Amino acid sequence: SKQERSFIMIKPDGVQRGLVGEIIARFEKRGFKLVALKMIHESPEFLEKHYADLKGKPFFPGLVKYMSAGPVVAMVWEGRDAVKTGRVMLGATKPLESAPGTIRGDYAIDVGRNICHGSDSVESAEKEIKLWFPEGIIQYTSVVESQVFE
Ligand code: DAT
Ligand code: MG
Repeated sequence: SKQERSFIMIKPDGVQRGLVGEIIARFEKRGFKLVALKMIHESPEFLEKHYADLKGKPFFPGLVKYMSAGPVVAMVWEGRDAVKTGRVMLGATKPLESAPGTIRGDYAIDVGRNICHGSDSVESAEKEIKLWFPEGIIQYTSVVESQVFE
């Protein structure tokens, strides 16, 4: 349980549906620290890099088309176990398995329109942060850290 960083992204459908504030609020209220944020409309080529591990899957072309169809909100959140806890907050990939109370479980029905992305391991988080934020993230001291972590 160490301090780590996760790449969290609000997908084009999440932006269009007005869920940006809702999703950011959940991570803020949980106690995670926002260390990078931008809105960006990326190219299919860029999304192919982001989802390189899924190349060859039957849904890959549709996924790249959907993800490059509009702007996303790309973020980095920091805190203890940010990667695992971020995944729990997002909810399961398959809508039938995403529990109410999770972002996907509360707002999504279709696996191909599931609103948000979160890194699945510390290793992929590092890769994704480098890919989406080549300019780097922000370093600052949290004044509430001692109230969030023992
Ligand atoms: P996750 O986003 O939960 O990490 P993933 O990395 O396996 O899931 O897949 C990336 C995205 O691809 C996922 O958020 C939605 C889409 N996707 C995954 N499986 C799919 C499927 N069977 N049909 C359509 N889209 C799918
Ligand atoms: Mg994934």
